[in-house]
Amino acid sequence: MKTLKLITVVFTAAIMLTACKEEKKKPDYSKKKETVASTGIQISDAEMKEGAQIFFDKCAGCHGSSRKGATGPSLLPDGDGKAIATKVLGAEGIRTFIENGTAGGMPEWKGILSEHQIELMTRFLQVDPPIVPPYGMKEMTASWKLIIPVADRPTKPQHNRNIKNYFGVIMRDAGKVAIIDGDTKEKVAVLKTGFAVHILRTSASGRYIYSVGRDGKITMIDTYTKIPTIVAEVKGGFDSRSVEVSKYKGYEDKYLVFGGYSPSHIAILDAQTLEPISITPTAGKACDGDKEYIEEARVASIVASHTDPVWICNVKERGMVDIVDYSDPKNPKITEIPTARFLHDGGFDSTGHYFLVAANASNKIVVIDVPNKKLVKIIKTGIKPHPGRGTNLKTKYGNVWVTSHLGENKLSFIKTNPGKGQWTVVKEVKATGNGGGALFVKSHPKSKHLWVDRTLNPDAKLNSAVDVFDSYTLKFIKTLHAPKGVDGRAVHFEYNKAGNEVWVSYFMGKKNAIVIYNDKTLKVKKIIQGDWVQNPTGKFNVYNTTHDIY
Ligand code: DHE
Repeated sequence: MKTLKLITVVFTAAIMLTACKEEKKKPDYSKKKETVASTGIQISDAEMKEGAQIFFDKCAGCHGSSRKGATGPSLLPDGDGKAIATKVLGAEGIRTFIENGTAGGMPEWKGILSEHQIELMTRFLQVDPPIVPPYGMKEMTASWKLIIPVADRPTKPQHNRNIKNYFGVIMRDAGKVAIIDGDTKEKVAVLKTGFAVHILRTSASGRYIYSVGRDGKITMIDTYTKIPTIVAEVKGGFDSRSVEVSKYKGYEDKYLVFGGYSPSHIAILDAQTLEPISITPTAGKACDGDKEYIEEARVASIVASHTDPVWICNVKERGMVDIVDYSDPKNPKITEIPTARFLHDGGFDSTGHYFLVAANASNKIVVIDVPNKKLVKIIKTGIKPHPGRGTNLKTKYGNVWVTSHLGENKLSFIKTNPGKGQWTVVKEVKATGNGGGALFVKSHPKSKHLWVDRTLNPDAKLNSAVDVFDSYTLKFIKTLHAPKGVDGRAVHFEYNKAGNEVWVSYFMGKKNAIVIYNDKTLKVKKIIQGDWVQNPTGKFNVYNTTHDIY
């Protein structure tokens, strides 16, 4: 019981540390190490806190916040009947996995984690994991801050900038979001948001930008003010990857949905103020008839339909696509569609009628007919598909939606228009070099190009470059290496509103940058650097994000 209490405190402390990572003090190692009876491992309170923080930052995404396993196996001292017990693996076994990664897709952490951190994790993972404290409506409402009430906000823009071509850019490790004017390429504001912001979404009118971070914090940015301003904040949970708004006619800028990794729930909030409205837990049985009740049923990608008042929320571990009707937000009607495990990221086809999502542990793409709330097809593509929101092309093989793969060097093109071959892979193409590691693909209706990154490929030559293909013939055109004065891993693409520029982030290097290419000539147009450009990741153009142009 004493251990349980200690662990709950540790988890809460880790969350708090997360929220103010920058001001984080070095843990106090002077504290006496205690022996954890069940394992004989010596670990101090300060080390437990630090281990929980490292686990939360680097490992929870795959192994689950409660260490009970998700995309990756469980990491429990006594095992769970499927994965080997960490006590049995011991310090050396755990170290081998951390340092070398696995063929199953776990990256090598040597060189990213310090020796001190690796050694600490070999002990931390052999003792009981922290317990996740409860987080419900009471806690969420208590965290809610309405900084500028609606009545005090301007009714029209207080500047002459072109908001539709604003880019929200995530500065991941700084816990900040930069707003950049896409016309002038000027930094308009750098705002402190949540820790390790994961994605941004824009309101249906394009006025507001919402961010959500690995700490579960939602931040609402108003672009009408002279300098974009944070007008509301709330913590939807301890851990999250997705947020979306209501986009259907009559519901513009009305509701916001939060997808919880931990706790696993769907929360609906007022999109004008972020006041919480309702919470629906996502725990339940899996899509495939497995008898196990899954508590940690995390909400992965979410998209908003333009044809109905619904969001499509993907419940990862259960392999359930939840169609959430927000017309009664206090009692949302949820239609569950059993598909395949584990659902991760996805986007619409070019008509907006169909939604395609990666079931990465099954190496499949799931197709959903959104207005009819029906499963259309489950398509085998390759090892660990990772499309981001995917991208839509008009090719010589028909209209296709594209996914890249994390686990192998393959781009799969799925035909989406009616006729022979619809909902099948009509073409496969390789990027340069060997191995997978691709995270995102991108094109634009006005572009003749398809862009692909290799962010998680272990080869630095590949992960620092992007490949460009002809979007009609699907033939490889060229590899663009990091320009002079820029290094790190290339990740994620976004077009400007006109569809003639591509913005690429370079992060995890010494000379991080946002590199802007002319999409026609494939020449560098502008490099954005500066001490405020700290590990840039996702970039979201207001117009394209609002209208789901990808
Ligand atoms: Fe992401 C999208 C989850 C690691 C950058 N990421 C998503 C989505 C999910 C997700 C569920 C879809 C959101 C949506 O569309 O609604 N990502 C996860 C993880 O669980 C994972 C694997 C591990 C983790 O601990 O977070 C993970 N992601 C990463 C990264 O390491 C990346 C490269 C940098 C970072 O933030 O740490 C990264 N993920 C992104 C980006 C998007 C994203 C930029 C948005 C893509 C888009 O165009 O919509």
